[in-house]
Amino acid sequence: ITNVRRGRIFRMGGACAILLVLIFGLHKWSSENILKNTDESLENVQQGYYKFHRDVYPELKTELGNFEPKDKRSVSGPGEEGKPYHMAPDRANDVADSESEYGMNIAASDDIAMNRSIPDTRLDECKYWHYPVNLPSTSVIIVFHNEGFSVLMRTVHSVIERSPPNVLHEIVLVDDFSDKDNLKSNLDNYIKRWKGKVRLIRNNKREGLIRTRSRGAQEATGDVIVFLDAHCEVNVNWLPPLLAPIYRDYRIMTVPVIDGIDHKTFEYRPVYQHGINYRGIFEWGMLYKENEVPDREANHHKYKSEPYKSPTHAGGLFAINRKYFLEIGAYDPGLLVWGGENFELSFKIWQCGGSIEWVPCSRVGHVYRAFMPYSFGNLAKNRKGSLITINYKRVIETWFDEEHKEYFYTREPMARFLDMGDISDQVILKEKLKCKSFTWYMENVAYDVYDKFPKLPKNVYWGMVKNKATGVCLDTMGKAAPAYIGTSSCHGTGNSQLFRLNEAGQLGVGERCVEADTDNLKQAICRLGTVDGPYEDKDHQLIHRLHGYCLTLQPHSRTLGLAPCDPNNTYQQWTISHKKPN
Ligand code: LR7
Ligand code: MN
Repeated sequence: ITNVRRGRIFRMGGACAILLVLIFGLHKWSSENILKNTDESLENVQQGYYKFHRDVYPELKTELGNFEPKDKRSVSGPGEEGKPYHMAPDRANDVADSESEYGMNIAASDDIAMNRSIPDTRLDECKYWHYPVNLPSTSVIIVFHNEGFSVLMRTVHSVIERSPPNVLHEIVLVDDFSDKDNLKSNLDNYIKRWKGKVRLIRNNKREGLIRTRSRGAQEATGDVIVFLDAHCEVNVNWLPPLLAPIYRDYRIMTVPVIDGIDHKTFEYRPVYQHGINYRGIFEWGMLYKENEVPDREANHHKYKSEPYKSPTHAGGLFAINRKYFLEIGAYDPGLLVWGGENFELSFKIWQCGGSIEWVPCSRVGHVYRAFMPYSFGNLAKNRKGSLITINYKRVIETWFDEEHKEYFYTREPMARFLDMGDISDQVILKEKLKCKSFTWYMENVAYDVYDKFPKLPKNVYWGMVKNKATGVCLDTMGKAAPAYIGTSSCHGTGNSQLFRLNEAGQLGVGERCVEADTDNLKQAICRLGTVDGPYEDKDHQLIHRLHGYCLTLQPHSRTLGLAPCDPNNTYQQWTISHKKPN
């Protein structure tokens, strides 16, 4: 149906469409591996040597070297080479316990080597890129709250193992007030093996991942900071390609391509079909999406392995010059716990003179969980349920212009009434940095958003759709599309009962569209690039223009569907709670 990848399902954790290409073994790093531009390196790196970096960036006058690790090692064991690890049936209880505690199978992770091998998922040509030999010193920052010990430590092991030691300045672990026993002295002791290269600092109260990352940036001492989630495995030679663009221009933020690690089997899977590049966009409810790189961007590049520009990023994994990150105010400290910070940083960087590049030759695996295993704790007090939407509202009220704000409120009508707190510091920052308008950003950077998610027509009605005969309301019943829509008693809190009818006839719920037939009503993925639909509201009837039929609650079966319109039938009469605001 779509070439917009289902990047993340918000409020739940995440899921990724993943394709299978498994290859190679572990590439062991050794520090003498920077092959200089000498005859020796010519022998070692075969043809294609030297081609890429000089070819793509001829103006760069610095000395280049190839950072590819030389020796490969192959061992066998659970999860080696990124293969799925299926546990014996008698471990089913351990599996179930860790799935419910962590949202991932920590029991499986505990059996897998900390330094296991994973497949090299890069394009072959990545091996022939040469990067500046004097890359900036780097602090890798990993924030965590109640993560599984072995998953957290495997993240650290992979960074130590697969980064050039002279470039990797330190790893900073920031504990966001975890309360699990094995993340206390056990963790302090474990990291001693790295003799100070891995530092651990702890929050003395829960701050949420956003503020915790800003703290990590303050405490780090490298020139560049790289953020990783606490359940990642970095792939072969991941770091130099991320640093090279920042070396060229300190206002470029770089993002690796994020592969998938299965939360049940820890299988490592490349995220995309080989050689197809995607970039980060969004829809008007601020759900993160990915879209194949449009020609307007792709045309600037000769090779698929070149970094390319992206309007935004998923949030968790990226590299940025540390001083620059602090200069632009790090993250808005008013953003709470989880969500929206990826957009805040993206809009801020692009609108205020920087840019974002995705780097196909840098690959990092991330464990996508089945659900979010932690609560928002005290941070969500009085704001329960809508905290993420409040974050979005802060971001759009700071960075959008009036036109585009309307699309957000059309898609998320309740957001208009949420208290986002004070954003005056953010607005002052935007003026101080002399940032460009959101329209500029849309026209010059995020133009492909409009292809998939056109400007939204206004809502005619929005809210609960209440049946006159029975007093029940349409409800998605918490199911994910495609799924049948049902009815339940009206609760007035939005969410699963918040529907919208727009001026172009589209009936929507969340990011989904309502489809009707004579014997059912469904929520389905909206046809990309369209915002219209077949519905019309007339004297409390919802008419489907194609059939000429009306939406009905069947009196006997209580199921939903379309039937010939009968103005006297109260089972066909619906009231939608709010007419358009303003
Ligand atoms: O209160 C908290 N404190 C924390 O320190 C909550 C979380 N955390 C830590 C947590 O332990 C983890 O290391 O913060 C990190 C990210 O939290 P996740 O893993 O729960 O987030 P996620 O992977 O579900 O969601 C994505 O969106 C988030 C929005 O705020 C962050 O930006 C995450 O980093 C981000 N993850 C990715 O981008 C990975 C790729 C996803 C895709 C596509
Ligand atoms: Mn994560």
